[in-house]
Amino acid sequence: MLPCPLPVFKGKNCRFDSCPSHESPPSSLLPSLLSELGVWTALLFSVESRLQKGQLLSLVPSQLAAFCCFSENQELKIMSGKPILHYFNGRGRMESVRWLLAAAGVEFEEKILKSAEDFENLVKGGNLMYQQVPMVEIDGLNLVQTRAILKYIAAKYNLYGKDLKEKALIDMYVEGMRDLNEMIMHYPLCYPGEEEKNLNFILERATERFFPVYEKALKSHGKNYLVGNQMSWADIQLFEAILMVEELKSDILSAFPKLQEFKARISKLPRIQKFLQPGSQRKPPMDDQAVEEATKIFNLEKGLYVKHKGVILADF
Ligand SMILES: N[C@@H](CCC(=O)N[C@@H](CS)C(=O)NCC(=O)O)C(=O)O
Repeated sequence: MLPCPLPVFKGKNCRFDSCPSHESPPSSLLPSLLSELGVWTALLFSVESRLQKGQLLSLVPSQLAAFCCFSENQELKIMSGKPILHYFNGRGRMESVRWLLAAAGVEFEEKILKSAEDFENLVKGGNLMYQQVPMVEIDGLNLVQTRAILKYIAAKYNLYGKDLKEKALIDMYVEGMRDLNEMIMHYPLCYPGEEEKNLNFILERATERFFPVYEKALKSHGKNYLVGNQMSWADIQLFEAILMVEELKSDILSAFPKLQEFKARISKLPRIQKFLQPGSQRKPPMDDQAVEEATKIFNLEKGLYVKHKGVILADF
């Protein structure tokens, strides 16, 4: 097995000669493919320096094809490095994506939107399906819709269970935590004077509705992770949720011994430890400045939450 020379292939399952997310092109297309790959020549020679003499030739064409994949319309796409995250410089909807990539050991770049103009330009670029971010460039795709992005990453990096039933369980756990996450994300945007009411509501939901589910699951099967016996997207989402709720109330886990153990265990995983270190791409909680920035970029002041008997249907 050859070592993977490209950052994009450094995922958990990456094998330079059988990268899971790539389809080899038909051999009839190899001549055009090879000319498209001119840009990679220098890179390949640097790869060669890591291989034994003559091995480069044996890379062509089969392994060379691993540098490429095809979009749905069979347009050739050259793989070009790390995923690129398009968002503003705050947690918001992108933070779970950052967490999941970090847990999968995938390096990523961020294109930070600093102003409403940056956002407008991105919209004008035509790559945002719904004129909204988060958007993640990965494997030649412009992925939007937070759940779709997370699902793609979870599936790609083996964090999405081993069968349909495990996937369904992961989905159910994740959806609960996303509900909690949404409330916490919107908390800094609540109306002046409604902070305490909102905070109490979030803490009540966390302790009465969501955390008991995960406590019970961990207790009943006695395993280290929520689903199966290996880390999944659900564990990362839970870990992120625990940290976020603790930021609102530091002793929130006092009645949840299994969640305390879970948190201690997950914190020790090297990739998680790395992401928790200062200076990582993890974003701090939203402070007033970040709220103001998001408000300007996304024009949040232009509307009110649309409520129907107290349930938020949409926000603008
Ligand atoms: N359902 C979408 C919602 C995306 C969304 O509301 N994004 C906000 C920023 S966090 C946005 O782009 N707002 C600008 C707009 O809707 O025009 C998702 O989960 O990604």
